[in-house]
Amino acid sequence: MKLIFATNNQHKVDEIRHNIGDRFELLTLKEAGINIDIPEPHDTIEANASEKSKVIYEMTKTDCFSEDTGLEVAALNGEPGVKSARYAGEGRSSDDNITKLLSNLEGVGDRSARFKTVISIIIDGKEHLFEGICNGKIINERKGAGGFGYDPVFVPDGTDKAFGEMTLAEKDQYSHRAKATQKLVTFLNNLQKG
Ligand code: ITT
Repeated sequence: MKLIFATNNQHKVDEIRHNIGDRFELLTLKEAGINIDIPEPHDTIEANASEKSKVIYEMTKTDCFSEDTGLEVAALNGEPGVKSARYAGEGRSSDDNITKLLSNLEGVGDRSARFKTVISIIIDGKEHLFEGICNGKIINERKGAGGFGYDPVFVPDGTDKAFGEMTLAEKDQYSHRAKATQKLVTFLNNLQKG
């Protein structure tokens, strides 16, 4: 089964490919010859995930999926949330986003946070949504050189290791993206049986 993954983020591709296995032929936007920066104009993760898959489905009429992810920090009323990619401003780096996050949390006792991923898949024109949540906390300084985005400062519940210190396989045991992808794989497997 051929599926386009509507993302420009190679880290997401690596993580999802790792989980989805070889049963599905997953094409990135680049591999499908599509060169666009898909807008994320909405104020919820769900709506932005939908936007991305709908734009690509309209363009290609091929089964496709997207995902949108946000880091929600309790003491910051859920920020950066939907603005996770551009928290420090448009065009700024992930490291700038982390610097802003740590600065906003300076002296704050409650460090609890969660990652939320929503996958939107469109099969034969019909959309289905799958969510994955990973609860954890924001630490005071960066740890590890692995992962991407906020991984160096996020420690999931159930371990003392930051995502930044984990291999892909270790991150999979905890991650929001792995949980959402597992739901997607179950759905696709059932579809193939039916
Ligand atoms: P798309 O092309 O898929 O939209 P993106 O990088 O713009 O890729 P998002 O809009 O979902 O992705 O932005 C979420 C940001 O949150 C992303 O740029 C990272 O900085 C961060 N992020 C997402 N998943 C993460 C993860 O598993 N670990 C750490 N940070 C993550």
